[in-house]
Amino acid sequence: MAADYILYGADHSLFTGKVRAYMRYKGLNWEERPASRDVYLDIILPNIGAPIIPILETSDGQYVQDTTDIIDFLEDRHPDVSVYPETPLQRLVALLLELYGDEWLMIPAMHYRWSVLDQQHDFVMSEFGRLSVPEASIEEQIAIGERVSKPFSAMLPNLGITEDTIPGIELTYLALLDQLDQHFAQFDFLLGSRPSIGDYGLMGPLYAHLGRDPVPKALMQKRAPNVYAWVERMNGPLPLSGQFLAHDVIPDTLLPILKTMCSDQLPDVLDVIEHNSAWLQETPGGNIPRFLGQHQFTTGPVTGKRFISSYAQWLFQRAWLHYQSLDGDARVAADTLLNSIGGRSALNVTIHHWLERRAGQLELVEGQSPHF
Ligand SMILES: N[C@@H](CCC(=O)N[C@@H](CS)C(=O)NCC(=O)O)C(=O)O
Repeated sequence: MAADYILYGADHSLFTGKVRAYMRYKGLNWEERPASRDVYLDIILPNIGAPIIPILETSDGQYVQDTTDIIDFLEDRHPDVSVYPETPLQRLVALLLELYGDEWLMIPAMHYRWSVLDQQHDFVMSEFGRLSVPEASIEEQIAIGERVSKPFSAMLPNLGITEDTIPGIELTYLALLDQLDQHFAQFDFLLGSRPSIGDYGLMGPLYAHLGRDPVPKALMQKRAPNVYAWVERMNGPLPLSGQFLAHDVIPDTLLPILKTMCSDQLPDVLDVIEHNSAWLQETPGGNIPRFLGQHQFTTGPVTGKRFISSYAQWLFQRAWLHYQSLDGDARVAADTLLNSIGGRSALNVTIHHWLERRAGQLELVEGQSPHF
């Protein structure tokens, strides 16, 4: 039977790992194809307008880009056993952890791929080379990999990965591994025996880079075997199985992780929102550039500079919108949780310019503010 969906991606791609695990869990009729140079030229650029992966193609000729949009598109078509918890707190936590995985844990992921390249050079380069030209010899693939991977390794300073920040990045990542290891000693997934959108957010960085590149993989296996076992569970799930914990329980083991997310990432996102607003005031109706200069950021005990990634607002808006839609007891419970993790003021920020994605471009645009 021909596949209903084709996912164009790569084994070593952070965001492909997020969608791949999701599609396996949903038990869909799909196949994955490597995003080779020809696929970029013949499929991705003409249909998406930008060289980015992963891309979903449907059997009726639709193309969807962005892992969150891909998952939401598939959830609409296959609503059984949703990865979005129905209950207020679990849904909030799942959306926050998706944001954390997608936009913040990219920092340790990129660090542990590129800063230790001397210890895993041939593996990483041959992955890039094999994707681009699958028929080339290993030596050729390594040489091609060195060329085509340059834009990715060149991102390190923009992500805030420098000699000064690396000690803080490593400290924070090791703490995360320890905290997740305790959590996954007790639970199969973040919120019970069913994976949520939060698991998929974490899976991106924790698989393709941190759970697969030789140096960080060895670190994870040794220091946090329960996290490594979760990565394997995410990659080999029993489709459509499991339940979220009853009574909207948030396991205590997630609280330290959420606290770090609130103290490190949310100030960055709030500043992104201000920059996006300022940009739109200057340029009403414009396409907001993906990167709006640099700003200060904090990771654990260190501060540094990193780029202002306009996209972070779009993912944050999902958690914000969900929180703002809560009332009565659910709102009180969410406020209690947010107070305990240090996220309440961030989720109460006023968003003056609501942002949307537009098909055929990666730059966000201003959209219609939601009404309550
Ligand atoms: N937010 C996007 C990010 C996708 C992304 O950054 N993909 C990487 C490979 S894992 C890429 O192709 N980057 C090129 C770019 O960002 O221009 C998603 O969720 O799909």
